[in-house]
Amino acid sequence: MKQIAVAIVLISFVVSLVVVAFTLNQVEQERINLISDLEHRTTLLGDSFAETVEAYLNNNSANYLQKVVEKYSNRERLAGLAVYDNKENLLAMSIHLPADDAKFQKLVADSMDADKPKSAFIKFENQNMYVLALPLHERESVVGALTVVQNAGYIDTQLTEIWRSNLIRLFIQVLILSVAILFLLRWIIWAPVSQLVEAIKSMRSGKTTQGASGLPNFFLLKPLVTEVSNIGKSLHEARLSASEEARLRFEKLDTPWTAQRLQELIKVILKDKKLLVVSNREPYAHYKKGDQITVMRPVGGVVTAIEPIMQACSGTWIAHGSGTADREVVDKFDKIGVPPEEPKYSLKRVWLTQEEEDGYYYGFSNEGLWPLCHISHARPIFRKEDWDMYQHVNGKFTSTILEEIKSVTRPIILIQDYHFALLPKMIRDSRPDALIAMFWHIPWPNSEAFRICPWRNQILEGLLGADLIGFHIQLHCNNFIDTVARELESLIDYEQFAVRREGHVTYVKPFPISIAYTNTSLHTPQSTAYFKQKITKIQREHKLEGKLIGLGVDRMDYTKGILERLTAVDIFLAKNPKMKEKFTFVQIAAPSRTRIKKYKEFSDDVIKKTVEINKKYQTRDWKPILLLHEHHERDEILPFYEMAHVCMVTSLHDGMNLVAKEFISARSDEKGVLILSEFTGASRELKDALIVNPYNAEQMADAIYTGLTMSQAEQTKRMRKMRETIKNYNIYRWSAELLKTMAALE
Ligand code: ADQ
Repeated sequence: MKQIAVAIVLISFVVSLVVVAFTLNQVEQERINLISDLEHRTTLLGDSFAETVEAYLNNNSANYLQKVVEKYSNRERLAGLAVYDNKENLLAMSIHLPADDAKFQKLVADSMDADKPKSAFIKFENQNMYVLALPLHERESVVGALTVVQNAGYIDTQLTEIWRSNLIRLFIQVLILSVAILFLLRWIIWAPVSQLVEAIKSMRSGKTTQGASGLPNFFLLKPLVTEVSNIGKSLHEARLSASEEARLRFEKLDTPWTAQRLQELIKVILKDKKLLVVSNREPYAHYKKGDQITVMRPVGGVVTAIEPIMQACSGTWIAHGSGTADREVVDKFDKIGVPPEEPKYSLKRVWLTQEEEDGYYYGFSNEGLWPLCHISHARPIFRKEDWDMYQHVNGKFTSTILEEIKSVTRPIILIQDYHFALLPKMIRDSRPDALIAMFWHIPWPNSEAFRICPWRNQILEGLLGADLIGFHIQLHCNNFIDTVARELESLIDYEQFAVRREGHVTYVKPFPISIAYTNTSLHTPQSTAYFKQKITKIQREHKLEGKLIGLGVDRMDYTKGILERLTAVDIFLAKNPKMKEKFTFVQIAAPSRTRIKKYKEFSDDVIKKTVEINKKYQTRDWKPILLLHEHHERDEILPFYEMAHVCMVTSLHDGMNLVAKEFISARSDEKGVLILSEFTGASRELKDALIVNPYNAEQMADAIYTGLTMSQAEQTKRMRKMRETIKNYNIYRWSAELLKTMAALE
């Protein structure tokens, strides 16, 4: 408050100075104008009186002279007239004039001596008078003088009035200004700034751990608040890492991996080299919304898994720029620093035409390789044009990569997924010194299934350009080695799990991918309150209060077993009518690959089945299935994980499945049950889930019942074990193992 008072006084002082300066100037101008006007009027009067007086003077008519003088002295502001002979004797005058005043007489004498009008301001009886003395003539010679006396007091009165009104105006202005300043500073600036200061203090002291909570929501401070919020988050992460690091020193080496620990390892392994990651999907896409540009994190396991590594080690991520505003935000090298709120690495975008995307991505990758590798009874479609485009786009990415690594010796490149099977060989052909690893995020089918691909040999040769090929589980490694043995002439080392071909060795190893689980709870007290609020809002919005919740979170993809899951819900309700109105199954499904006919049909089937089951069981206030068919940001999915009693991951075939791990990671309360398909990679690790065969709807329906009626103690026992598994093998450990294996190949 003291500062506000000082600000008000200072501003008032400056305003007063300005007003006084202006008033001084105004008064001076007014004085000059008034005096000039008075002089002018007096001179006119004097001249006209002088003629009349001269006529009377020549006739020696003293009586008449006195009468004339008295007659004319009655005019407005005219104080009087006086007439003198050339000996300065008074001949006639108005009654009130101080004709004997010395200054008065001197003025008369000066005028006659100089034979010119003379004037002066003379004060008498406390009144300011303007006196003009004019010489009187008879035939060219001075015979006397006429004095015209004007009252000049009104000039001071008018100037004083100007001062008075300006000062009153100044007072009112200062008053209004002070109130406005008080309001502006106290409520609009002071209050949010104080709030900001308090939030920073508590962040600094470690009381607040999340950036955004407790910060003011005032639009003028928004950029500052965002920065402070980011600093808060970084501080929080740094604190966690530091304490985690400290803890690690006292524990065995295979204790949980953190971003910090990975960073240290990366420093040792990569030295000053940068890691280059290549994937089809970009980690951040920019879109136009009206005249604003927004950032979205595309849905998908690859992005979920690789982002934490890039954040830990910086480097460059090369990916297809698919957002509508992607081109507008990149620099001249098509690069942008990400994450947008606190850039930690570079994203370099590759531009594809619609034709290229259709052939390479939708066609060969997703209508050919995807169903080929997933045994989900969807027939792969192989078109020659798609294959041509697949080769062309792999070549396009190769050119971008070669440009990026042209000045790097022994570059380290990590290629992601089935969109780039040809990339390892294409890079190796130009840069034999490159260290190339390929991670295949989806299953590798058995050699019999793979045989149907018309270009199987080119795909295998392309992949064998890598030094290391990673799959999620050993079974996929076995399938790959079998496929190579069957299709290509090569030397297989079953001991090392390596393929030697044309002098180059490729190692094939399992690296079960995971999520960024750390040993700390996801929530701080502030975020707990925030998520509780979110859960309450969701429950209210969808009428889920007090309900038992089943949850599915997937891309809308036929391999994820969504239809089978819905059938299981149907059977579950038919077998357990008591569960009607008590249980709701929430399916969050992000639209995916919508340009592909099969996906469009699948999405329609899911909607149709949902409507059918809902019609069959629904009552006035309840529907058994809530289908949320839209993209959700990560933070929006978390409350659903937290409120679910059972989470169903029922993929028909899945490389790993990160949703299963995310659900477990979200349950720091050690409650909730995971129902998990035996055909996911995750089922190899998460043995305490209720493992099901998604083709067995009865078994899945029973698993829902078992999950919903499982005792708290049993839930906790299972959840604790699964959390321990993910804690020990999180995404940082996944990348550490991958990078250590790559380093060993150098
Ligand atoms: P995906 O087939 O995409 O990944 P998954 O592992 O389940 O499958 O990862 C999906 C990711 O997308 C998760 O992080 C999940 O939270 C997110 N997600 C799912 N539905 C969403 C929705 N509706 N809104 C927003 N986000 C949603 C591929 C392989 C997997 C493998 C991963 C990683 O098919 O087997 O686990 O790569 O290697």
